[in-house]
Formats: sequence, structure tokens, C-alpha cells
Amino acid sequence: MTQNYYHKEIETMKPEDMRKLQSEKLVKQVKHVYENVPYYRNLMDEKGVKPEDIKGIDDLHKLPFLSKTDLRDAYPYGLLAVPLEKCVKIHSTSGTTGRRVVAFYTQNDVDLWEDCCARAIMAAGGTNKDVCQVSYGYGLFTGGAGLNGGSHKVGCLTLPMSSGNTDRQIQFMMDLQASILCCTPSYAAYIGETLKEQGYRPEDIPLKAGIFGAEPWTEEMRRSIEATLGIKAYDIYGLTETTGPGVAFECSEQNGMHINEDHFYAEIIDPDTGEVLPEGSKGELVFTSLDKEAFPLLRYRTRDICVLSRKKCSCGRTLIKMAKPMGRTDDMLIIRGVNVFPSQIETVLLKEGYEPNYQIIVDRVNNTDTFEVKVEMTAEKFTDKVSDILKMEKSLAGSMKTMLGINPTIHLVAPKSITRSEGKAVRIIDKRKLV
Ligand code: DLL
Repeated sequence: MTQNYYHKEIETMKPEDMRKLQSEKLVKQVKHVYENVPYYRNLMDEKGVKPEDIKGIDDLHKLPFLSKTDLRDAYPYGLLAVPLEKCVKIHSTSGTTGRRVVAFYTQNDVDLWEDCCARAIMAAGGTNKDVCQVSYGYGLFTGGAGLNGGSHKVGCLTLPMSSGNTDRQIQFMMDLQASILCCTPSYAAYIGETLKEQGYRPEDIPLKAGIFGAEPWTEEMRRSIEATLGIKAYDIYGLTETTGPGVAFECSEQNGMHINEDHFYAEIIDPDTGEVLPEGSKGELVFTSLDKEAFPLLRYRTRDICVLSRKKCSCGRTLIKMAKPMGRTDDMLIIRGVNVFPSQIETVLLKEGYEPNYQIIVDRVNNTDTFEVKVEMTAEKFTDKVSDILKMEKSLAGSMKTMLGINPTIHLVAPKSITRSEGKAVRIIDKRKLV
């Protein structure tokens, strides 16, 4: 495959030149954050580090980490590094409890982010001749906006479909001859199955490539989607806290994702000690935004478990690669592309007058996640009247949908019927085989 680069000079830069560029950006960024974010300034002061101590990437380890807890504590504006009048938008995702994570963007931040997505689209073979169907959710979720912007930058004809309404997706795909599909891998699989049910063979489908991410997916799932849709499927990674999709993207080698390391410096640390681990070690992925303006997180702990590699890539890119995330160091689940924390479910249960005795059961049937929450009725709420139980289940499902953004199936069970554990409660039964 001939390689398309969006920023050839950066994407194929010599690693030593990249490190120099990263060092220069880091020095400026630390100064920017120290001067404008009192929350982080305090963390640096507590650690006894001053901006002058950071002369380049070699000094990065001296800086304190940030975690989701800091984002919650500083919510909503505490980590903002520019005046509000410079911000043009926000995106948001689940927090560990009721507080969501809100990320801010200046116009330059939006540009930088869209450039990252444009690199991903071009690495998947995209050009201005393509029709790019963006079927990630639009709105607060970053998927739709990021790929939409990237597609514009490449010059593709962009179909801003958002997710859902599969019949309409298929109609647009066929009528406008979409050649690139961007959505979660589970939605891609679902679209593929629906096309098959409607009698389309892979050779009837105009798509040539798919850019799928936001949730874990296996190699088997990739091969199955590729066969059903007749495409090459590329992985894409990102998180709201750093911008959204496009922090890393796959190339024709389909073996790990290149990190846009001119913007996001990656480290792997031991999640227990915080010690930085050498290349090739498995540990927690940490990102430092080198040039974002509004929400520039330094040493942000993603909780994703990962491995980095600088092995030469056949696509010619020299950007460091990350493996597919291999799990999480916390209990966050990703269900149908949506981040779900058990603590959020607990918050809803307590608010609705239930005890926090519950179990989350997740499975993947025909490439679609199922999401069930078993909840014990309390002695006060107990009833054996089926219509009352159904009403209570429906109301609880509604409150969960408001908190999580997706609808679980609620099963109310008799008080004290969920097995008590002698140690840590078994709250999550995840039957999916994701790695
Ligand atoms: O999922 C951003 C995104 C949108 C990425 C569209 C790719 C495509 P959040 O909702 O904040 O952001 O969730 C971030 O999702 O920490 C990972 O645990 C997980 N994740 C994202 N991409 C992948 C992937 C978006 N390709 C969290 N493989 C991250 C596995 C992924 N996990």
C-alpha cells in the first residue's frame, strides 16, 4: 500500500529530533501550567519542583501525576489553563461517581485534535476522494466530533451520521457510496450483520476501510468485521481527558497504534509504585499533553494497561507505538463504547433508596454488549406483584440511563439473594473475552 501521510515530516521524524521537539514543548508547557493552574502549581510545590527544574523530557519524571480523582476534585474549572473567553467548546465523559469529566478546548486545541484524526484517516488510506461516514456518537462524546473534524481536514466528503438508526446508516452508505466507516467496533459488527441480513455480500459494500475504537476489541473481531464488510479495519485510541480519538492510530501494518507523540508524550509506569518502566514493559499508560492550551494535563494516569514499542514499522512512520490496551487498573467497564464505573451504579441505587447489593453482568452476544444489573429489593420495597416489580425495574433503568447514558436491563431480586462475599464483593461478572 502506498503510504499517505498527513504530516509526513512529523510522522517520519527521526526519534532524536522528536525528543528534541518534545523537550522544547514540555519546557513551555510546564511553565504555562504552573503559571495558570493553581491546582497543579500546588501539586508541584508540594513535590518541591519548579518549572526551571524541567529542562526537557529527561526531567519529566520529576513532575507529579494527575488522576481521575484530581479531575473530580478540580471539577469543573479547576484545571483550566486559559481564560474562559479563549475556550470554544467542551466534551465530557463519565467520572467515577456522579461527577463527569469535562475537558475544554481552545480553537488551537480543536485544530490539533482534528489534525491527529486526519493523520489516522490518511494512515487508513483516506484521501479527499473518499466519502467518510462518521457513525460515532456526536454531542458530549468525543468520537463524532473528532473524526468529523479529521475527515474535513483530509478533505473527505463527510457524512455526519452519529450512531444509531442502522437502516438510515445503510441507506446513506449505499446511496452515497461511503468508502470509510468510523464507529465503535461493536457498532461496525452490528452494521455488518444488518447488511448481511439484508442480503448484501462484502463485494456489494462500497467501504474500503474502517476506523474503529473507543472500546477494547480482539483480533478475531477485527477479522470478522473485515470479512463481513470487505474492508481493512484500523484501530484508533484516545480519551476525553487528552482530547478524544486520535491520540494513537493504526497504520497498514495493523500491529499496534502510532502515538501522536509530538502532542502527547507517553510513559509506562508501575501502577503501584509510580516508577517509570523501560520500553517494552507492561504497565499503566500515562500521557502528558505537550502543547494543548485549555486543558493541558501533565502526567495523566489513564488506568489503561499497555506496552510501548519503538520497533521499526513497515509504514515508514517513526512515531512510537502502543499495543492495544490490555485491560485497566481500575474497575471501569466499557459497555457499548460507554465508560461505566460500578460506583456510578451504586450512586443511583442509594439515591433511589436501594442498598448497594448488586451485580453487573456483561456479555457480548453477536458482537453486541449485553448489560444487566441485578439489584436486591430492600425489605421495605419488597413485593411479589409482577406489575409492581416491572414498574420499579423500569424506573431504575431510567435513572441508570440518566447517569450512565446507556440503558441496562434491571433484574430486581429478593432481599439477601445475591451471594455475599467474605472478601471483596464480586460486583462485576464480565463474560466477554476482550483480550
Ligand atoms: O473513547 C475516545 C475515542 C473515541 C477513542 C472514538 C477512539 C474512537 P473516552 O470515552 O474518554 O474516550 O474513553 C477513553 O476508552 O481510556 C480506554 O480505556 C478506552 N479506549 C479508547 N480507545 C480504545 C481502543 C474515547 N482503541 C477510554 N481500544 C480509554 C481499547 C480503548 N480501549
